Amino acid sequence: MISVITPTYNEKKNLEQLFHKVDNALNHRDYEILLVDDDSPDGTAEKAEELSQDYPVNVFVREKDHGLSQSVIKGFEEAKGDQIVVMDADLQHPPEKIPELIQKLSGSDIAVGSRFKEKDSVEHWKLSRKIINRGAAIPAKIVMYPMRLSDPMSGFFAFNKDAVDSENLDPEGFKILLEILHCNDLDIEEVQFSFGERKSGDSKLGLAEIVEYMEHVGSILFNRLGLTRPQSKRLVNAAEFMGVGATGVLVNSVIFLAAIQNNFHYSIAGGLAFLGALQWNFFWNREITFSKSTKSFKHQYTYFFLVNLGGFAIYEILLFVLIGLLNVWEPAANIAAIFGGFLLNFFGSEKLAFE
Ligand SMILES: Nc1nc2c(ncn2[C@@H]2O[C@H](COP(=O)(O)OP(=O)(O)O)[C@@H](O)[C@H]2O)c(=O)[nH]1
Ligand SMILES: [Mg+2]
Repeated sequence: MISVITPTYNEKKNLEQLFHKVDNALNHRDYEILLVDDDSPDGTAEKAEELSQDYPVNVFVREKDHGLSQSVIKGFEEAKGDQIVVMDADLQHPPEKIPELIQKLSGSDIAVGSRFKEKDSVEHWKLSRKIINRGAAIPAKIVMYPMRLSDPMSGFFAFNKDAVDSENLDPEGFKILLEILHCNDLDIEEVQFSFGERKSGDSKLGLAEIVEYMEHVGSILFNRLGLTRPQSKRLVNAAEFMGVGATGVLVNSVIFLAAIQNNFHYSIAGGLAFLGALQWNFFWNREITFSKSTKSFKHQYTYFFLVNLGGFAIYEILLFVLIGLLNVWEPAANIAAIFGGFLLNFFGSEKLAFE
């Protein structure tokens, strides 16, 4: 049996055509569609239930822990088939290609639909779109090396159920294919397909998905280098925190210089710069580093503020100890003191403000 998993969020208008085309493609074969919906407000699940009179569709509605990868994993757990197909519901993945994917499974573990296997397949795309799509795949290609993959970001693929272990899959990333390939040693085949335009509704790709993708790639990289998965994620968060902090130094400098130019005393200028950078760091860490936090805004802000005051105090104390008492070379002492402040800020923010 073939199980076709399709994750959905607000895809009501695409379902009828999708089911019809999948049915045509798999006509004389034993198959099921598992539609895993994240409680879409547009009535996707109701529409799918209605259509299940005419097509072999099972509908699963997930009320919490929303996410594309989690939805695919749910489908995987429920699938009865020994061959699994994963595809989007918006008709960007052509159902007519399913038989070719399945056919490849006789000689391999996974068949990946690729937009870029043959050079000219996205000829009609604008140059900017081509560059963005190809560029986005580069980090994934690097961490997956030496795996040979022309389209590691693809969401259209088929695999033999026995070849993949769903237990180890970490559902955090938006790109479940990367996770499957990272956690399992698979023989891969690629099948060229041409990526259609979305028929109806909107893409859900936004800043949160881009951040999640980069985090996912980072955690795969550290995991491949030998850290455990939780350690890898932690390190990714620390790197994000550091990156935000580095931009915060720029914000600090701009405010400081502007205040000095306007004849403020340097201590006032320093205070304003510290407060300004703190807002900046809070905003971006909330958006990027700790975007999964469920604490209230007030809680996050209060503790972030206090932790940063503490970090600043540690920085000053370390400067005093290293330079004043131990006579350490000043630039080196400064770096060490920054590092001390950073550790307190990072762990304090993680444990007190956002966890
Ligand atoms: N269950 C579930 N499905 C999602 C979620 N986000 C996107 N999808 C579905 O995943 C597929 C691909 O999403 P889409 O926004 O078209 O991504 P794009 O093609 O990269 O722009 C579509 O079938 C969406 O309905 C989500 O958070 N949960
Ligand atoms: Mg799409």
